[in-house]
Amino acid sequence: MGPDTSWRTPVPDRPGLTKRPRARNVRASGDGQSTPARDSLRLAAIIGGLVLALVAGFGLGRAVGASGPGANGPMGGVGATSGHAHAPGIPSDHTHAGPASVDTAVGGLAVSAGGYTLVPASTMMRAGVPAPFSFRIDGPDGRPVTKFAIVHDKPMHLIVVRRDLSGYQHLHPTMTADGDWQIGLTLPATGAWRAYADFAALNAAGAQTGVTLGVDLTVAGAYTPTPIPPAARDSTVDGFTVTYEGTPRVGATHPLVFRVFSSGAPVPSLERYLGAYGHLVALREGDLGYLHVHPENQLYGGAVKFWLAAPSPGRYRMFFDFQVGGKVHTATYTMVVS
Ligand SMILES: [Cu+2]
Repeated sequence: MGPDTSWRTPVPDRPGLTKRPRARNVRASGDGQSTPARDSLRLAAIIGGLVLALVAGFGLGRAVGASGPGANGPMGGVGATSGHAHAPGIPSDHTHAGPASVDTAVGGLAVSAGGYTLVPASTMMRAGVPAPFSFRIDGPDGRPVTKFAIVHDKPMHLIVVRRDLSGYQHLHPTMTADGDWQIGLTLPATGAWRAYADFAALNAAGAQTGVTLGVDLTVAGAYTPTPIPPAARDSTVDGFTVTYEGTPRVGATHPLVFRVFSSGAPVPSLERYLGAYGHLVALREGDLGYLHVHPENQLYGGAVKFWLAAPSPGRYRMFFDFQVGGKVHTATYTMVVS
């Protein structure tokens, strides 16, 4: 399932989204005639196209076409209309401009998007005290969603990070029959935290809508932010050194390749975790815009290869989850996109 079709996944409640804004623009500007009426129609078509492109980039970029364990599902997080999957077999050494790589091609900035609303039971936590965190996702009909697609082995991915981009956690809540998601959560330090619910809702017709919603959680008390570490291409975690190559750019999809070393030697036994050899979340400094990228289905010379289009210049914190010996580790980086 190619990503280029994913963001066009029909959404019955919002039929306009099934249209192809760019094609309309082409027709509108290519007729060679100009009258006031035509001009206003043309303008309407262009504006409509832009709105659709923005909506698609914001809320439906990850609308899921292929899913399930091992599927090389649509990647690019709420990716970008240009953040598209590369199925095995597609030449992977190319780059291409993404005309729709708009600045909004990140997720997690809103508590409600694409008709779906994140409703937490409570957002107040106490530092270092384990507590249940529960929430529901209300759908376009105002009722809690109870059907979710399995994307990378899970129906719901919950990412939690402090707003200074420290303290990253990647959790998988469980759902009750009536749509309440629950997970035990410990926020170790005071301050404001961001929780992202990354999911693909299923409607009655079986259509999937991928959305990442975000909400702030607060831990009362004196707050000392942790400065973002300097940019680096290697990260040490649990005795592993993990490097990455590649330089994401704005408006074009470029490869990012991660290699895991132990005692100076490449680790030969990377394992699949949640159906993929790695999971990459990038959070933008300033607004904590969220990108979640999944890698190519197979290792690439022993390394894990992602495709990423940066939504804008700036600094990002990247969190790379990988598994060795049955244990998940997270390497962290500061990346600068110029
Ligand atoms: Cu997950």
